[in-house]
Amino acid sequence: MAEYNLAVIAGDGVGPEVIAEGKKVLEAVAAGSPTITFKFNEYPWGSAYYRETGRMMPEDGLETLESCDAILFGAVGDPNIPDHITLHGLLLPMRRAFDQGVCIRPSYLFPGVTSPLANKKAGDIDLVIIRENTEGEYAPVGGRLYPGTPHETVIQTNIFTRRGTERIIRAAFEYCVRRNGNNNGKRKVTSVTKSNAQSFGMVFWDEVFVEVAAEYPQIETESLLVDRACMDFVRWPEDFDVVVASNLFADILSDIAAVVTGSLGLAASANINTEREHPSMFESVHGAAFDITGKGIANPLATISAVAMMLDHLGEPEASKSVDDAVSRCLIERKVITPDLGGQSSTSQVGDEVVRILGGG
Ligand code: GGG
Repeated sequence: MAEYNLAVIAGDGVGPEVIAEGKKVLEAVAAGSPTITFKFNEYPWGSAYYRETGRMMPEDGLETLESCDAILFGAVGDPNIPDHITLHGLLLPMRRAFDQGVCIRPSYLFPGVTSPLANKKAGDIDLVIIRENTEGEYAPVGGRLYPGTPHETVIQTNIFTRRGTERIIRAAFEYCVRRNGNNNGKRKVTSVTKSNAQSFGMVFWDEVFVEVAAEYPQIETESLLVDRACMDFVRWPEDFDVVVASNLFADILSDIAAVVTGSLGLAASANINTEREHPSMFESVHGAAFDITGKGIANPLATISAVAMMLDHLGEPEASKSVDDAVSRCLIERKVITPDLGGQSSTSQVGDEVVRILGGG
């Protein structure tokens, strides 16, 4: 019997609404398995905590999380607190402290889901973005001199280390090797930079890409500038297989990939500590979504798919596949889907539907 010790941080906005459904699905997995149980340790951190304490999480928050098997995360963001405070106070410290350098973001056009792009059939879009997750443009390196004066000077520095760059590019090739069985015959890694303009960090990235690619001669490679990649994600998304990019570029590309595959409400994300020395974190790509918070209509399927990624990481591939299959069936049947996909069901009705399908319904 395996008992997984999970840290659950629902966070802000729609976070608590979608996390409730993720937990519901995990409880159903445990109920249907003679060998899996979960212990949920819930932490009420985020913007409400910030308003009370001046911090997004306690000073020893990272120590508290260190011993868990995985972290299930909702969202951060608040309409009345600057985004750089919420993001740098909770989500980014976890990614850095737990060395979650590899972020995996799959985008698949499911049967039953309509792409806003013309003539795209189910399965036509099937790509995975591998996002560098601890450095690049998100490194908190810089400063502000003479604020509010005519001499105001602001420096924001991108960080590209050999360790981090090699790690993410190798992770992309390894992912491509692993997923080759079911990727519609595609076998390609695309690296996205802007090395014509960013002539230090991104030229370095391009060089490392060529070095690592030489270890995988069986895989086709391609290097695109980010502006070209954005165009191609819209006009030829079926050409992509595995895409590797820096922290910021991959984040932007993830939103395009999510929207061309039907909804940001379906996009899941795994923040992986590849060495397994620290917990990995699983979350939806979407944030707090203030516009729909409290309405009970947020799509929980991104979080539920993140739960499937977490189960796979924990060494429960069968349970992971059963959750993925249940998400897929929920979408194919289209009986219980949220308004972002053209339905009228609530967040909790979709969670219940996934549980019903999991139970053999
Ligand atoms: N569930 C993900 C979330 O809350 N995202 C908020 C956000 O702003 N994330 C920025 C990022 O991941 O780069």
